[in-house]
Amino acid sequence: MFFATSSSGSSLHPQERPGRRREEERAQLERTPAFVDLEVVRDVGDLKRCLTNPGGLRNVLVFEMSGLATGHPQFVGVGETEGVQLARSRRIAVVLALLVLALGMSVFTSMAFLRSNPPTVDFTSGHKAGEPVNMTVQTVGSIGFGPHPTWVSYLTMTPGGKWVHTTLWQLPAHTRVNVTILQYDTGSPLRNQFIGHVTGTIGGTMTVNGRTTSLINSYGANGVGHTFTVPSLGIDVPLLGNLASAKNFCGAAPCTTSSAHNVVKFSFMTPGPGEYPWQCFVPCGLGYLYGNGGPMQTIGYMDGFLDVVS
Ligand SMILES: [Cu+2]
Repeated sequence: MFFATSSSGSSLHPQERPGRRREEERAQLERTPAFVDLEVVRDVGDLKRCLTNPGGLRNVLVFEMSGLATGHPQFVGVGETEGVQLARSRRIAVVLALLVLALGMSVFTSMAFLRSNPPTVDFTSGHKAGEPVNMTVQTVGSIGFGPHPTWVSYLTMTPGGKWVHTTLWQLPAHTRVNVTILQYDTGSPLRNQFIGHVTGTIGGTMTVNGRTTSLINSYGANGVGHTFTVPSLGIDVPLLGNLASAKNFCGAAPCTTSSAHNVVKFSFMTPGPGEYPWQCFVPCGLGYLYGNGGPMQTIGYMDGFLDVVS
């Protein structure tokens, strides 16, 4: 079926051609095999019917009618044009299909993002009120696996003793957390010397390889590799770097204590329930603008959350 409408550049004016000739042309068109499927508009009724029942993808045969406004239409001429006409229902279907596709892609992207989040290590199961939680993590110069094997990263040991590539921890509220950080990376001078101070820990101190201190001079030989910082809790712990001349650096995580490392220990109290972001404040994202991209802004590497629950 063909869609019919009025006027086209190829239509003919009645004064230029005698009526008889037009009738002959019309008859000729109706006999032409190429138009065997077309629907010829003979009067305004046909025209209305075609207009209210447009077809899909097809060429359009254009009839010119005169006198439509007066209610006395006359066939004037015929011409052919090309075009794509979609029925309204089909247009709605296409729009709906595109919307469904866009929605599906959004959901898929969101789910992919959620799935990409590292797991949360649960330190609350079996925890008895009043008892401390012991947590061990490590920092590495290059994770050695996954989508970003060259990135610096933290890893977490589960209560069962397994290393997991994550920075998400679920902790009981109002509980002492005894943290051990095995620091396997080298260091450098801090851009802001203030974060060389230990703050927010119990006693305001930490131990580095068994020695108690509250300050790392990052202009010393080792510098600071990373920090463990929870801004909303005022916690900042600078992590002493390893000597760059060490021969036994860890190449890929999880590192073992046979590689060069520093042992940093401190404790802090968890607050009430809530989500508390933590991160490293040393711009250690090598290859990114000012070192603040990549692992510095990716959960599981240099930042994470304390999920504190009651
Ligand atoms: Cu870092």
